[in-house]
Amino acid sequence: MTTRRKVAVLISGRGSNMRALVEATRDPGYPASIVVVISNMADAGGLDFARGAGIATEIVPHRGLDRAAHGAALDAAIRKHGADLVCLAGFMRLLDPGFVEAWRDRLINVHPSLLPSFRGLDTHAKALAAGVKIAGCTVHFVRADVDAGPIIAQAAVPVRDGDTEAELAARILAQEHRIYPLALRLVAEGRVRVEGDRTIIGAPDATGSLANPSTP
Ligand code: 4DW
Repeated sequence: MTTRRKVAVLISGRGSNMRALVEATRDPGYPASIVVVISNMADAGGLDFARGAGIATEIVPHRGLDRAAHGAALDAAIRKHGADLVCLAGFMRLLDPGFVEAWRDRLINVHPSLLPSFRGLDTHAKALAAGVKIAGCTVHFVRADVDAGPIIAQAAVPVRDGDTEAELAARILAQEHRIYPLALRLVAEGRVRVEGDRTIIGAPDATGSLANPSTP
């Protein structure tokens, strides 16, 4: 394998998707490593997990900064650690257009719905209220427009009669933990090409050669 892509993960809370990414990177064959976990909240639970895993952490508070200044401070923290991909994992601050453009097609988020349905907050309540029979999650490139951007991967789950928000959320979260590492792998391997609002996922080996046994 060639060198691993260096990833910064941005969190605001417990960062369960960050944990899933960290666990994926423990495989030496995984094409990315997490070089820093950055939080806007000093008390984010995910920071302790990252420290315990031996990963550098940074706190970049938003308080007292306008959005552009917070974006610039995040950008500096990311670059300080040499990251060239950024994953949002429950990061709760709206990123300014300057930051989003600087990281265009290198900035990824996971959202707990099958986008473009149910953008924004309270996605599980919205899905239950709408009576959908299938729900799920989406990993996508971030654009200045919230919960928009080219879709990299999605997973679907059934909505069961009588589901509570918490039950549906847990079923979807398990899939977030599955597809976020999968999507990051594809991006890190250079297999994701953005064409307008869509992505095209290339073959595992860009030379088009085949191997037997094949790699995923
Ligand atoms: C998201 C979007 C907006 C807010 C919170 C979360 C979803 C993911 C995301 C984080 N930052 C983003 C995105 C995104 O999809 N696109 C961009 N940036 N450009 C949000 O509005 N949060 C508010 C604060 C909440 C809080 O502090 O608890 C805010 O005013 O920033």
